[in-house]
Amino acid sequence: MSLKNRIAPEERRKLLKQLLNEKHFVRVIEAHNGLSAIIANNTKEKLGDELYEFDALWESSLTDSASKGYPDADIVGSESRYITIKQILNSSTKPLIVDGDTGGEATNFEYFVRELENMGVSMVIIEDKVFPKRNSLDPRAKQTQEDPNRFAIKIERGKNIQLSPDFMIAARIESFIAGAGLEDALFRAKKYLNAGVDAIMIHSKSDDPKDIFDFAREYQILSDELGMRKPLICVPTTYNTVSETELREKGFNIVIYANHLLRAAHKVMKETALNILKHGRAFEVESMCSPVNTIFEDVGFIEVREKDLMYKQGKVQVIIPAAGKDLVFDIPKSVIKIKGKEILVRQREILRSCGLEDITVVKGYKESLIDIEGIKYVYNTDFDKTHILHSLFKAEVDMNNGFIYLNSDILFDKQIIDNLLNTKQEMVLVVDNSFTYHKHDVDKKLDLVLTKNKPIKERRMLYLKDNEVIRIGKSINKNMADYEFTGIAYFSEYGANIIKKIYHECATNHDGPFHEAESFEKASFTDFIQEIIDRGFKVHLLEVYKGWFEIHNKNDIEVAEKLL
Ligand code: SPV
Ligand code: MG
Repeated sequence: MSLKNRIAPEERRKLLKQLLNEKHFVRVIEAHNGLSAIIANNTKEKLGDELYEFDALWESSLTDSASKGYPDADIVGSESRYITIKQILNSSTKPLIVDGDTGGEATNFEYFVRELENMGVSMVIIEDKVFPKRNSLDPRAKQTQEDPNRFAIKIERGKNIQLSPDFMIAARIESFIAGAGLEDALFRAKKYLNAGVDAIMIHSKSDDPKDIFDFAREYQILSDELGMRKPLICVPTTYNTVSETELREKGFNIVIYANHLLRAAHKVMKETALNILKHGRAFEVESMCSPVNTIFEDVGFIEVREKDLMYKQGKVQVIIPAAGKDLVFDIPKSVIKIKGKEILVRQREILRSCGLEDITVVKGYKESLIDIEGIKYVYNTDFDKTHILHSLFKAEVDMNNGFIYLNSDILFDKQIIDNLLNTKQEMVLVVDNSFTYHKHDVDKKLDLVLTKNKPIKERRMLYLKDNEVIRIGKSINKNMADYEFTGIAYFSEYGANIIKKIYHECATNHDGPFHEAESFEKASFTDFIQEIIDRGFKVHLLEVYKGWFEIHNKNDIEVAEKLL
């Protein structure tokens, strides 16, 4: 099934009649499963000014049976055929013509009609042979035609069951297949037309189209006689040098390429299997095969991946602890204006451009100053006794689907967040390797990071790396440090679950200094990260080279304004 090609059953059902009325000539190709239906549905070619494509699909008994490993001899039951029909319908938007074989007993046919019509099939073609039939293309198979009167009754009963005027029943005349000749074919055509059939298919297994051309000529005369001209269908498998133009000129309205996708796949599958055996490896068959990515594209895997990402972005919360009193500024840093716009407003703009709508800000000190719309607020009323970690956990309920941790005093590029959302790891810190290149205030203690694998300092690229943090904190020697923590981190649903457990465990049991903090109550985010690492969990990193800016003092505002 594909989500790409979707159409409601009642919409699809009427398309075949519409096409016949508009174009008078309809090109149909076989499909035997979802993938072949996607190919049949999507293949298009522009020749000159005209776009060529298949108008409808054919669910063939031959290719349905063969694709399931069965002969085409009424062995595959209707339930199994429904599965194939459903696959085709679920993977295409074009009208579908179903090969109904003989239709079985008239009663069986009634149920078949009801089922197909409900599914959104536009036409069923039944052949005037006796059950169990044999495929018409085998020159040696015994072909026994049905009594025309009995067959006409089957048509009538089918027509009485259908509910919508859009559904069509076609009669397939097997007189040439059974060796009964033109006269028999015309006699039957008249009977079936009088029984109310919607179209006639004339079949032949000859290389020469003479028989069907003769029939088409006489069919026109018969139609004139009866005062009705129902569509005429042919299946040029054996007389395949005849062009569509010629068929159209001879009076055909539907051409069915009845088995070609399955036969093509069958041939290449055999060659591929043989060549792998011959060469003892698969390299030689690569050019015969579609790249996996092409199959991914055709069956909608790319969309699944994109939706996974979108869904993740849709539900990932951003949590910004902004409760503490700053040493330099006497207002919350979130509301410091950079070029007339509060830091929080700037953060919200970038986050929204990344698809992140859900932002929680933890307020405390001068909380009434932070009043920006579209943001959820929670409170850390103990902001003067606790530190950032406790502010973060005031938003614990918002961590459930995974979240992005963001310091309240930083500006950052959209790309950092986009890349962070693309990480596959559970806990990821955004770290910068440019800290050794730019000048820092002497009093500014950086949150420095030591990693398992050492970075290549000269590199200037933004990229994802499967590296791990082993130490984080302000006490790391700057000359030894690998990175600076930017104040941006990501926790998946799983990662959030882990940190919640650790937090509550520490809150209950921890006593005394907590890493670089004098106590657990005074713990910063980085102290907590160190605790996570020390407990054996992997904290990964997303390495960036600049692309973010921290407002640490008043001078930083000027620098930021210049940068913006
Ligand atoms: C089919 O495709 O199953 C048909 C056409 O019935 S033929 O195989 O030519 O009989
Ligand atoms: Mg068939």
